[in-house]
Amino acid sequence: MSRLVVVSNRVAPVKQPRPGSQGGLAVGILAALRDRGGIWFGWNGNISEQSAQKPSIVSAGRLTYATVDLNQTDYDEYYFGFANRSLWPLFHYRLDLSEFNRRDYEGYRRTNRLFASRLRPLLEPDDLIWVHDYHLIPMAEELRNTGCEQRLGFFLHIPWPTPQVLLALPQHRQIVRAMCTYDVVGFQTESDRKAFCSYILEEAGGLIGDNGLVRAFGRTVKTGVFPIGIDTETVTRFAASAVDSRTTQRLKSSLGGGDLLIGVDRLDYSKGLTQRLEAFEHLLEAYPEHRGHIVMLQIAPPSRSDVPEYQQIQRELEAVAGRVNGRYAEFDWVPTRYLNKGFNRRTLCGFFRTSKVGFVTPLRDGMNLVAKEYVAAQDPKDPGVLVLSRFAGAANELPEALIVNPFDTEGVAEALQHALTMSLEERRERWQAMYDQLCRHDITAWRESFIEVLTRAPYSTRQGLPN
Ligand code: GDG
Repeated sequence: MSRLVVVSNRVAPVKQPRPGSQGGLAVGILAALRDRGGIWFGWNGNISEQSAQKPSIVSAGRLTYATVDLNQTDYDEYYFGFANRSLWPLFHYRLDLSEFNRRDYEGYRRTNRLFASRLRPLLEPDDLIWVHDYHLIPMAEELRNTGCEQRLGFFLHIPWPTPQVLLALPQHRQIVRAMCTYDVVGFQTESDRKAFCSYILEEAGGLIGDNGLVRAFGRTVKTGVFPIGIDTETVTRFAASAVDSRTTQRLKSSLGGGDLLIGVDRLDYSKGLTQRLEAFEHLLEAYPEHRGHIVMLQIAPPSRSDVPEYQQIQRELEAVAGRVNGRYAEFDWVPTRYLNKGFNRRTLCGFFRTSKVGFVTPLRDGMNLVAKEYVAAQDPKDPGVLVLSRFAGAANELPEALIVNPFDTEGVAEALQHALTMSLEERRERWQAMYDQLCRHDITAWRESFIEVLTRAPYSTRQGLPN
């Protein structure tokens, strides 16, 4: 079996700080690396004098962690700049927040080149290389430039925008050409894949063949849809065991018998947190019977807090949460609990199970794992209801959720009311359909399906494309 080499911007810490604290993606990737043996390569999160010197190597059984530092300039231009102030907002349809400049793009290319040159000596001829996410789109091109002939796959965790949006990026052509250097590129949803193919047809003069094959820039690339899953069994187990924990019991008793709505998101403008609180405010206004009982718990650990747009969204949220509480709170009841900190995974699972509604309303999201975790954490005998944005990739797989438009404040408030008054029978029916889906398509199925397609590379023009 070929070794797997995973490349991502950040590598999960070699030593897990606390049991249950690691994210689902890290768990899924680690399982694949342990199974097959392999390397996890990326930035270790440190900033030092010099970028990407010799990687520091730590081995744990058949798995090797190879990590590098970044210097301040590379961090500023590659990570803070091009990745998080150009690509992230643009790919989430936030042209108003996107900033473009050539210096950051050069830094992005330079850092990808540097990573490729440090990874190259660690590779073996039969390796399967799997690159993750928007920070590293040019990795394949840079690796090929060093003579690397291994199979190369890329998975995009965030949405791929339609050509009309992508065209605002001055380097759109270079970015798409870099995508076409991979053997396989995977997207979260069919609409992301279609948006990529539209660019190939409309802007690159390329060809689209059968079975997701695309030809452009003199290269053939296999495109596919691989919706990421969660570690369903572990979330279910964590949730069942966490309900009796002291923390979950404390949460329950603090509710005084009232219903709990929960949102859990990195503090990011793509997650629709302001609109969510406004919809909750509208619920209190339109359905006064909830006043004095219902509580909305919004957990929002800070993220990318050195980026000004993230400081802005934090201020905005504090203002809305304060306004809702100021308007409706009583001496013995406060409607919103807005927490600017994180919890460990097991605790979160217990919180999910205690909540009557999972409130997941991003304005744009590649997938959204919280939606899936909320469903997997429910008690089958008395499950809660998921209220889910149509703009989350997860909405394609979970149509039994109450699907909402997060920009429609009244519509979201109505969906919340529907969720809060739904019969047990309907809740069970909806939950069962979603849970079955999450068991069939978990994180293991996700990585295995991607690796299987990558194993069959390279794909050539003879396979379903006109010559
Ligand atoms: C990107 C894409 C795509 C959150 N707070 C805490 C905590 N979390 C965990 C959640 C979930 C994960 O972080 C967040 O995943 P999401 O999918 O919701 O969102 P992004 O971080 O934006 O992820 C997204 C994903 O990549 C995977 O492809 O779905 O669309 O944007 O697992 O539970 N975990 C802990 N404490 C917290 O306070 N332990």
